[in-house]
Formats: sequence, C-alpha cells, structure tokens
Amino acid sequence: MEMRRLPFLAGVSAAVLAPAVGVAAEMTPRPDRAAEMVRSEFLHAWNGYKLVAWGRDEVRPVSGTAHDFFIPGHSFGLSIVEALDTLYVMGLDDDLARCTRWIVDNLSFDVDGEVQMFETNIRMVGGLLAGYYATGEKRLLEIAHDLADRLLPCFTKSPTGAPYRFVNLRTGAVREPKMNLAEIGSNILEFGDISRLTGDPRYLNASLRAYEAVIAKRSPLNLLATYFDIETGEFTSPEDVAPNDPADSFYEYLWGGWQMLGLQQCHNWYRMLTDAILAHSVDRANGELWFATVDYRTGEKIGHTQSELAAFYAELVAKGGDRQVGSDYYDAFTTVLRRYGIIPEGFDYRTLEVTEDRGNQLRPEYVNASCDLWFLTQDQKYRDTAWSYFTAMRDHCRVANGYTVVKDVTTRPMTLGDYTPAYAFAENFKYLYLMFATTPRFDPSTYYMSTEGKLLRGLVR
Ligand code: DMJ
Repeated sequence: MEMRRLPFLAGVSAAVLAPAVGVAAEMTPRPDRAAEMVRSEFLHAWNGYKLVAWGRDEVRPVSGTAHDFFIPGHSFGLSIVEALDTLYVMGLDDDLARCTRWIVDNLSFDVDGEVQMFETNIRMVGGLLAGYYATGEKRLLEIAHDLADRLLPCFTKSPTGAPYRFVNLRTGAVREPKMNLAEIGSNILEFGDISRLTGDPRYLNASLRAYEAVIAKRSPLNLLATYFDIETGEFTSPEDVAPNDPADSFYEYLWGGWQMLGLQQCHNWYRMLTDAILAHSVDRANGELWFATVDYRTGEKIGHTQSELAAFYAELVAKGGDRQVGSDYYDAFTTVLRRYGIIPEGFDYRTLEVTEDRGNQLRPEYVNASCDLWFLTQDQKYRDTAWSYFTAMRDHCRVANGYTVVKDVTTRPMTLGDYTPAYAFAENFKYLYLMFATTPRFDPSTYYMSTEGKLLRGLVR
C-alpha cells in the first residue's frame, strides 16, 4: 500500500477540515454558472486522485494513501475507468486521453485473483463500455469483452443460472452461492450491450436466465424475497426489502432491459413486480411516502428502515410511469436531506432517526434521482434540491486533497473518513453536471445510464 502522506495535511484531523455548521441554503445559480462550479469541484476531487493515487483503484485523500478495491495488493486503476465518460462530457479531453492511454498500456484482467462479479461488472465492464462510447478506442471494448468472458463462469457454472458471487479472473473458479437480488440482476445492461456489440448472444442470455431463476420463485403476491441461494434455487429468508439494498438495482435493470435493450420480457417483469411493490410495500409516515420491508409471502409489513441507497427509486418508478409515487418518494428523501445536510446511510422512516450506520459513503443516489427526474419533468424543484445536495457535499465532504466519506452526519462538524469511492467520479459529479450544463456531447432525449452512472446511451461524438 502506497503511503505518500500529504505534507499539508500531516497532523490535521479530518474533523478540522470540515466547515462550520449551519451553512445557509444557497440560491441555485444560473445553469452555466452551476455547471462550472460542479466541474471545478469534480476537478478538485480528480486532481487529488491523480496526485496521490494515479493508477491505483482509489484514493484516501486525507492520509494521502491509496486503496485496492477488488483484490488486496492489486489495483486495476478503477477510478480511471470510472471517470472516463465524465471526463468526456465535461470536455476534459487531455485527461481523457491520458486515462485512455493508461488503460491501453496497463489494464489487464489476466490476474490470479478473485473478484466480486457484480462490482466488477457495473464498474469495470460498464466503465470500459462508456469509455469506448466516449473515445471510439476499440481496445476499451476489447478489454470489456475479455472481462465479460472472465465473469461468465459465475453464470455458466451455476445449476440454476443465477450467478455465483465471486470468480477467479484467471482460472474461472467460482465461489459463494449465497446471493442477493441486486447482485443477481444488475448485469443485463452491460452484458446485453456486449452481446449487441460483439454479436455473441451468450452474455445477454446469461443475464436473462439469471432473472428467470429468481422471478420464477415469486410469491403468489408477485413479491420477491431478497436473499437467494443460487444452488438450491430458493430464497433463504422471507424479507422483501425492495427498493432498499440489496434488492435495488435488480428492478432498475429490468426497466433498463426494456428501455435500453427493447426486451419486452423485461418490461413485463418490471410491471408485474413493481405493481406488487406498490400494492404491498408503500407506507406513509408523517405524510411522507416510504417503502416498508415486507414478508414476501404475506405482504405483512415487518420493517421500517430506509436505506439511502433506495433514493434512486424515485426516478425509476417515475420513468416506469408512476410519476406521483416518484415525486412523493423524492420529497420524502428531501426531508431527510434538509434535516441532516447529508442523508445518512440508514434511518427509521417513522422518526427519521439514524439507524446503526451514521455515516454516508459519498453516496450519489439522491442526486441520481434529481438528474433523471429533471430530464423527465423539467421541474425546477429537482435543480434546486440537487443544488442543496451539491452545496452540502462541498461544505461537508471537501478536504484539502479531494472529497471524502462521512463517518457521522449527526456531529458538527461532521466526522469525516478518509476515502473517495471511485463511483464519485462516475456518478455524483456527472449527474450534477449534466443537470446544469449545455453540451453537444450529451443527448438528453436518448440517454441511458447504468446503476453506476455509465452513459451507455446518449453520448454524442
Ligand atoms: C454504486 O456502486 C452503484 O450506484 C450501485 O448500484 C449502488 N452503490 C454504489 C453507490 O452508492
């Protein structure tokens, strides 16, 4: 692990770097000014990564060290791959060229090490595809294709078709049949695109089989539980946490299978399962709309925790046609944003009190919803609330060498960690930028983003 300590941060605690509390709400600037400010903050974070951790997966900006995301002791330049299409839409062409060069010269997945299929797919396969669309560099597509081949044994070695959780990139050995919905389903966009680009149907078929294996086990109420054993083909416990994690992007990718890939089957599944979620899981507390954890067999409400990760669902359900639900769910999360400044990882929606995890991992889900809902409705409320999200992130998570996660959103100043998750380069800043920028490089009428914010449609070259 690289231990390059930043001289200007030596001996300074993270809390000292946080701004004073009680930051007044800022008026949303003119769109071009807002886009410029977002771009400048992206560069602040990005330059921190380049300075300290270039070529490594992720940066720890406070200590000035690096972090290997997939395999301890081996980095794949994750932040570089995550940033590609963001650099493109922001017009940072020199950086994009440098990243592309680095990938072509250095990135190989022929490694005797085990990776988590879901994370590797949404971050690396998706990132390389978006990078290919941004640059036209065929090598990026070849590497994505090679990686998809290395992930495929998770599906082909499974007796049910639902994937194993881990795979050795070199040997294809698979491990861990205990899975969850998000990790089973969130691959049809990337695998479907690889099939489309290569003419090889195996990837798309693997994703469809995985969905079939789980959806076949739905209850008579058309609800799914959350945890699934891919060897026995059965759910391992009855709780249905949708749209909270780890069910979240299972549903997001069904809609994507329809909207991006045109698969009618995905539309039918999405509609059937979403109707059941809306019928059984919607709960109202203090006038706000939330989603309860339910028993998938009976629909009985058995839990009242909401995860920050579920905030994206406001845009998904609206895109799927349930616009009022989307708007109400977004407003509910806005209440939590206003209360804490930064939405905690989890809270009880009846009281809005934080649950056990008091932090925030520099999460993008709320502003993911703002972005898609803005393009869907053109309602100014989404720009204004996204701006509140941005100013809070800037005021609380900005450190001298980048942006960092929060360990406790309830302390003042907020207690900070020391980590820039690579998805911040793919998601938070991109969503914000696109909402305000005018750029010929992005087509709002055709775009489609993956769960990791990868622009798999809508980049214009
Ligand atoms: C990202 O990797 C993706 O958005 C994923 O679907 C959920 N979690 C993170 C960001 O919070």
